[in-house]
Amino acid sequence: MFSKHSSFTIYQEQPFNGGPPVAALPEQFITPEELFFVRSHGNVPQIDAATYRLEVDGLVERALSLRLVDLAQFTRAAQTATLQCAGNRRDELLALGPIPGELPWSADAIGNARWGGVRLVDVLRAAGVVSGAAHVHFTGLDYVEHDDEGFSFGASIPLQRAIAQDVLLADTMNDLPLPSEHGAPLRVVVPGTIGARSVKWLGRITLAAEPSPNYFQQRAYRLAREAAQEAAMLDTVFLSAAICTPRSGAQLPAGMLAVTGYAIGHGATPIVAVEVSCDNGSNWQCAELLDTPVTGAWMRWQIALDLGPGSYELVARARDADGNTQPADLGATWNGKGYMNNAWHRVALHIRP
Ligand SMILES: Nc1nc2c(c(=O)[nH]1)N[C@H]1C(S)=C(S)[C@@H](COP(=O)(O)O)O[C@H]1N2
Ligand SMILES: [Mo]
Repeated sequence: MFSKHSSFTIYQEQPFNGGPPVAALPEQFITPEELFFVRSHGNVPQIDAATYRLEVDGLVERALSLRLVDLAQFTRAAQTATLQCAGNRRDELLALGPIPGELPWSADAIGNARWGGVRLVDVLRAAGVVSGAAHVHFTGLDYVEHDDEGFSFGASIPLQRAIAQDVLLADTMNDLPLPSEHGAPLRVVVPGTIGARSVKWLGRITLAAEPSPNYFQQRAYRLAREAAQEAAMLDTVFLSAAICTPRSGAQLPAGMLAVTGYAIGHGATPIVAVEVSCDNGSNWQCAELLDTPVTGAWMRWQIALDLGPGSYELVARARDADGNTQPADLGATWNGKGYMNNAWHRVALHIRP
C-alpha cells in the first residue's frame, strides 16, 4: 500500500501512519516520497479529479467553486519546506510517563520536500477578503471519527500568516503529482508551522473572524506544559535538533565515528549552529552544516568524533538566526499529549575496547 520504502515503520494501517528509519533522514536534503512520514487522523480519500471542487467561502466578496483546471489561472509557485508533526520525538517523552492515545513517533515525523502549486494569497485575492476576516480555515475531504462523532479534519491559520508568499496550495511534491496519502489532489503547505495546519485533501477554505471550530484546532494540538497554564493553540514549530546516526543503544568499535542529524529553527528560521557534546554538555564541538540555509527548510549536519572505549551520551543542540535556544532537559518539555519535544537530543552509546 502506498509508495513507501520497505524500511518504513507503519505505526497504524488505519488510519495510515508511518515514518522512515531515522538514520536515512540526513542522507538527502530533499526527502524522497518513499521516506516521507505520513500522519493521518482518518481515511486516505481517493478523490476524483474530474468532479473535485475547491470551495472558498465565509468573509469573502464572492464565494468560489474552483475545479482543478481553474487553478491554472494562478501563477505557479514552488517552495522547499519541512513538515514536522507536533508529535515528533514523542518516544523520548514516553520514557517519563504514559501518553495515552498518541503515536510513539521517534525523530521520524519530519520530512523536507519541494512543494509546487499556487499561492494561497492569490486564491484569497480572487475571492476578495472582506474586513473582519482574521483567520483562514481549511477543511479536508477525509473522514475522522472522534468521541462517536464523524467529521473532516480541519485547521486554521491567522490571515496575516496566510497572505505570505510561502503559503501554498500544493498539487506536486518533489516535482511529481501529489501522492494520495500526502493529500492529493490539493493540500495546504504552511512552512514553519506544525504539520497539523497543512491540511491534506483540501476541500474548503473559509474566511472567518475566529480560528476554526474543528476539533483539531480547538481541542487537539494545544500545549500545556504546566498544569496551571492555559493550553495555547500550537502554531510555530520550535527550534530543535536530532541525532540520526548513530542510534541510541549502539555498540560500536573505537575510532572515528560519523555523527549525523538534522535541525530546524523556530518557525523554520535558518539554523546557524549545531553543537555536539560527548560529556553530557560540559564541552561542545561545532558540527559541519551540510545545506545552504533556506527559510522554511531543515538543516542537515555531521561531525566526526574520535571516541575511545567506554559508555557515552551524545548530546546535540542547535541555534537559529534569531538566537533561539533549546531546553536542556526533557522534563521541561513534558506535557500530557507529548507535543513539541525540543529538548537537547541525547543518544547513549557503548564503544567497545
Ligand atoms: N485532511 C487532513 N490533513 C492533515 C492531516 C489529516 O489527518 N487530515 N494530518 C495533519 C498532520 S497532524 C500532519 S503532521 C501533516 C502530515 O503530513 P504528511 O502526511 O504529508 O507527512 O498533515 C496534516 N494534514
Ligand atoms: Mo501532526
